[in-house]
Amino acid sequence: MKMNEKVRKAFSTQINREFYSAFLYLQMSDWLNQNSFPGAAHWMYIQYMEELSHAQGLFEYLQMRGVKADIDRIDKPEPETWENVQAVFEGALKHEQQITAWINELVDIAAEAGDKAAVLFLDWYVIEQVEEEANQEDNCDNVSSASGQPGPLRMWDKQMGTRVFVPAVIPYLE
Ligand code: OFO
Repeated sequence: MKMNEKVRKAFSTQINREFYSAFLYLQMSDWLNQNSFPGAAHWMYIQYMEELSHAQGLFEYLQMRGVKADIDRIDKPEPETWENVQAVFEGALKHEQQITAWINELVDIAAEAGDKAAVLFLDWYVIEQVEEEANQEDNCDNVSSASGQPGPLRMWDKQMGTRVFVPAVIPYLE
């Protein structure tokens, strides 16, 4: 089934947004490292890798459908600096909420075009966003309860450093 042009463009835009997410988290990882949170920096670096895999999954799907992916410039991630560690994770949560809204829009565009295959493929991304938001909510809660207390903050950072990268297995990709 040939992909509708509007759906193809919307997928391409989302690829760019996922790369933007990766760059934003890479920038957050750098800030965390510069501000003596090596564990949280590691956690954010793994998040950067996850975002790359989200972008790659969408790209591979367009390849599978035999249509062009529009590869565009990635905007500079903003902001470049944060007031404190809590602000970093609040920013990440806000960003994930925006990504969820964009994924839902993408599903609506595919559904309006009657592209059931694309809607089915995007199911994984819809569910993934539930996890993405939940992770960032947990991070916000944990950093907030440790905030201002050097001991608990250090323990939290150490715990963040134990995150292991598990490559995403996105269904329907060959
Ligand atoms: Fe790709 O989910 Fe986060 O942004």
